[in-house]
Amino acid sequence: MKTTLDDCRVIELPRIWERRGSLTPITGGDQVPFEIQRVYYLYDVPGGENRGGHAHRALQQLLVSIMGAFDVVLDDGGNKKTVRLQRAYYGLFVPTMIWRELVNFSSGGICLVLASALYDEADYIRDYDQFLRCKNGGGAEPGTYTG
Ligand code: T46
Repeated sequence: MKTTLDDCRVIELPRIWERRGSLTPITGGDQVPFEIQRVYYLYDVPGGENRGGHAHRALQQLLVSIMGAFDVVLDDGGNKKTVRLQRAYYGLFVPTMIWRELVNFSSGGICLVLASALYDEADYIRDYDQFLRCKNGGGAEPGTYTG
């Protein structure tokens, strides 16, 4: 299946608000449309620095701004859109084969990432021209990768 920007969506997460503060539980296969195999977070991002700049062949992820804010620039090879994440109870679902860049981090911004698989460098496409070739039928789509 060729993913498009329409497959990327913001998911509202549960928010248990109390006078003592708020709590957001996240359950794989429930709020998140995949089983969670890995969690990591991006933090101490210096002003003006960007993260990402790649696509994943098979990995699906949910990105949450658990502190501060940042923009996610999504690109399906034909169109781009920018999603600003700034609340701990909204997650951005990014499916396979979508180029993403995380930009405009606020000071102290932290991005929590829930991922559908363990870290595997072979799953990354870090070259934009290669990404476009794959999206436009000139290269292997997920599942046929022979790398
Ligand atoms: C993504 C964006 C949002 C590991 O050893 N294990 C891991 O689980 C990850 C994610 C990374 N690494 C190593 C690989 C590199 O040597 O950490 C180093 C930095 O990784 P990378 O340049 O891929 O970091 P980002 O912030 O550009 O991208 C990361 C994720 O890799 C990526 O999947 O979607 O965050």
